[in-house]
Amino acid sequence: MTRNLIAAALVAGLAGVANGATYNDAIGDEFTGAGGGILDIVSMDVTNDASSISFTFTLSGDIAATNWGKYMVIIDSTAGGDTAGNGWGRPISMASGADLWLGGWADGGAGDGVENRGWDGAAWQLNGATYNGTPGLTVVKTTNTITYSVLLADVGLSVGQTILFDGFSSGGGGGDGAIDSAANPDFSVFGWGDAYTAGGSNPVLSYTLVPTPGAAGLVGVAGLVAMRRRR
Ligand SMILES: [Ca+2]
Ligand SMILES: [Ca+2]
Repeated sequence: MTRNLIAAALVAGLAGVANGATYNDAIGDEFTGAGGGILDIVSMDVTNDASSISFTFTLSGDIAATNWGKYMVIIDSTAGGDTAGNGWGRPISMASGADLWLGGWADGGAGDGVENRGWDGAAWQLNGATYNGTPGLTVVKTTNTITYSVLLADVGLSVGQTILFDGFSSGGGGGDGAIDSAANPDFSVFGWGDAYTAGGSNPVLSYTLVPTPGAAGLVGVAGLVAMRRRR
């Protein structure tokens, strides 16, 4: 009996290695049907390990077949930040102050990419880009998902930290706004160039970077099982 309980605890501990959270959005909650669903966020997944964090957009449409969608993550990771804008100068802001912006595109094959931009207290800076070969910065696309991964060190994040964030879909125009918001189950905007603010009167998402169980921790649990077995 005790052994079974310890075994269950061990399994639960191992399951915890895949740290992450899923955030579901409403379906069809955008003002336009342009793109046949590629602008419609179904859900977002956030995962982290000891060295990197990943954001996955799941879309209603086929983003491999229709490849002009832009997908952006705005993040409040620390005090201060930009309350008026974002790393791409689009009509999107964050009420609590944006510090990080992962802006990417699903333009097809080698044309997929993502930029890591950060607020330095006065302006947005380009801190990494897939087209510059930034180590650890990647974009992976399937027919209906696009995933950005970035090193924690490159965005100033650490395990145990809690971030506020939202993810958006948009079009190819530089003035296109937050056509769908992952946090907001209602229409975020009613026109391509409308402004949108994450947080404030709108919802925002939260994620805590979970520590990964270290090798020592797993050995400790295994050792406990072995000790129980010897009794
Ligand atoms: Ca949606
Ligand atoms: Ca939404």
